[in-house]
Amino acid sequence: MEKQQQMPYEKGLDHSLKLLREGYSFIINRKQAFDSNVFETKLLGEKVICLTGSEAAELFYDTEKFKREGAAPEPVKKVLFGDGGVQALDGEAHRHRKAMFMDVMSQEQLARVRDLTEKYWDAAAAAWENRDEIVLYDEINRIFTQTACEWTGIPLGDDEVDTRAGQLQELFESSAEVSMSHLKARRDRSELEDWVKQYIRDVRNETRDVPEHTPLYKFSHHLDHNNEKLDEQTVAVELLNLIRPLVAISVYVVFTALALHEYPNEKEKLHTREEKRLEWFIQEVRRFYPFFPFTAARVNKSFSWNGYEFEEETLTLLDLYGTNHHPGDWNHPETFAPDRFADWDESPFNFIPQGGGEFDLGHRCAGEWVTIDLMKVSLDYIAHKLNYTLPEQDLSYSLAEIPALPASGIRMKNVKRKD
Ligand code: HEM
Ligand code: MYR
Repeated sequence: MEKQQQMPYEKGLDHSLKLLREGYSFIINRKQAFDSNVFETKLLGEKVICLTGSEAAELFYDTEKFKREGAAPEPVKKVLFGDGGVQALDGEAHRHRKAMFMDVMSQEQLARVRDLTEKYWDAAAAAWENRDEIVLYDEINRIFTQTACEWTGIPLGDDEVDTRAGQLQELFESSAEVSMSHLKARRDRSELEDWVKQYIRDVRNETRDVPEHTPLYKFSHHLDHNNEKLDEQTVAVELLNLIRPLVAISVYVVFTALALHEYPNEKEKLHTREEKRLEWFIQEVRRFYPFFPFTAARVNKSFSWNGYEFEEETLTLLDLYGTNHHPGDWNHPETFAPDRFADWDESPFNFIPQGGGEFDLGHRCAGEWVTIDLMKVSLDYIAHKLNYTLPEQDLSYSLAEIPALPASGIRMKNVKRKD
């Protein structure tokens, strides 16, 4: 029998305000103070276990030990994920629903998404030539909103692009906030759900011709693990679980453009446009820059690990950002060095910007391949197909803000396509 010991813990009644103040550094700061990859704190009046590093990540993705029901904080569920979505399912219900997502991640589907992205990048870049200046973040949001809608099968008029892009952006920008914009984001979610539902009804009533390969068609006809069609609300939530995060890739594209600016030597190495170099660069963007801070689960059944007791139902956070920066997993984690991916061991637990473990059986991000593809297309576009200048601007971002974003959104001047 292992000797039981007290887990390192942070004294005090509640540390939620510190989480808001410290943002992405909250778990790292305590990991350093306790010199431990496991510790206990209190958030929103509840005991919470925090985990960081690949060894703890492997534990967290053991689906016997952790479950997702009741794990996501209420604001995150109400705005980001939506009620009834795959993120909060467990066991057979989760596996069945996850298969619905992985089914639309085939090679053919991925190629479609890439082609659509290139089409909308081309159209946008042509239009930028007539403008003095653009804000990259806003533009990419529009490009990805158009891509996501056409891919999933949701019609989007030209006059609707700005509205829908703005609402989708609000979901991932304001889900972790306690503020007026959070309230606005709740309204945006319900408007987006209503918008998607009309097209689900069209498919189900056969009042519009919808191609069978589209996620709109597939999700609308999907049978759940009880052999019943999903209700309209759940289909809307799950279609938005494709559209919203695809648009959120805009955050990574902005960080990609920032990295090109901040690390000109690394940009230089891309000049041959070799696939593997583009891949190492965007992988390093996903490792180095902050986006999804941590993910949450609850202890399924009490167990003991390394002498520490994990009590049933305890809320547990896995530090995604901190694991990607963990000195036990990465040499010089604070250095931006794409070449490190030349000999990365491909562990499913040490590089987890979009979660770890398995796709089919666990909660690892269904859209990781789409994300990698669209980042590569966008990196190649920015680095090799455009000329532009960056005027004087505030490119800083703060680890205290979730999600973090360069303040200016990256203003570009005189954007012209290369011949
Ligand atoms: C789950 C991050 C893009 C669809 C997740 C998780 C994270 C994440 C951290 C949860 C992992 C966990 O709890 O263990 C991101 C980031 C993205 C991104 C940073 C970049 C913008 C995408 C895209 C799609 C997508 C493009 C779909 C087109 C999903 C779905 C889940 C998920 C459906 C739920 C999986 C499950 O619960 O089994 N993502 N994601 N994501 N993501 Fe992404
Ligand atoms: C997505 O839209 O699903 C992908 C990107 C969203 C990033 C949002 C950052 C805030 C998340 C707070 C997470 C709390 C976790 C339980």
